[in-house]
Amino acid sequence: MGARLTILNGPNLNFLGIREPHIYGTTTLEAVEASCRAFAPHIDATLAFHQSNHEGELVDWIQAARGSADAIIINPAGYSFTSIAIIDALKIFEGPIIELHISNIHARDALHRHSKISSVVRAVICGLGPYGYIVAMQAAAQMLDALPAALPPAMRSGPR
Ligand code: DHK
Repeated sequence: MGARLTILNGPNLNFLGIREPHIYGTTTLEAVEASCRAFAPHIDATLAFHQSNHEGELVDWIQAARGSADAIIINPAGYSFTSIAIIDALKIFEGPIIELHISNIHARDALHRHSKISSVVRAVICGLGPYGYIVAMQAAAQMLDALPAALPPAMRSGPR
């Protein structure tokens, strides 16, 4: 069975493509979702994709993912740096979690440099721009050993 992936996006990502394009680029969140949905069948994955400006709603989706997803990909946005509630919710989830940032947060200003969320996730992807979502989907499916057998061994298992 293919991987069931939940992709969550935090505050202000609904303004992707408009907000600070010199940092986040000009691709909209709608375009990101469309690209993720187009990619999903190529890795035999199914997808839930959400965005909220509200911490509690993100917590609700993380809790719900326990029953409906095998892996979570989360761009916590501004909550990366503040949210104990999101950390606590992610600790309840038993599958792999990938934290994703469009920008390279390590090269950002002091406010955007130290994600608290990173301490409870399996992997962090940042600085790849919107393409990071596609990479994260592939990596999540790989972590679950759920990539299609037809894909090259280097994609399915990496160097051995
Ligand atoms: C998006 C945000 O909104 C910021 O608060 C994060 C992240 C970085 C991103 O690069 O996707 O610091």
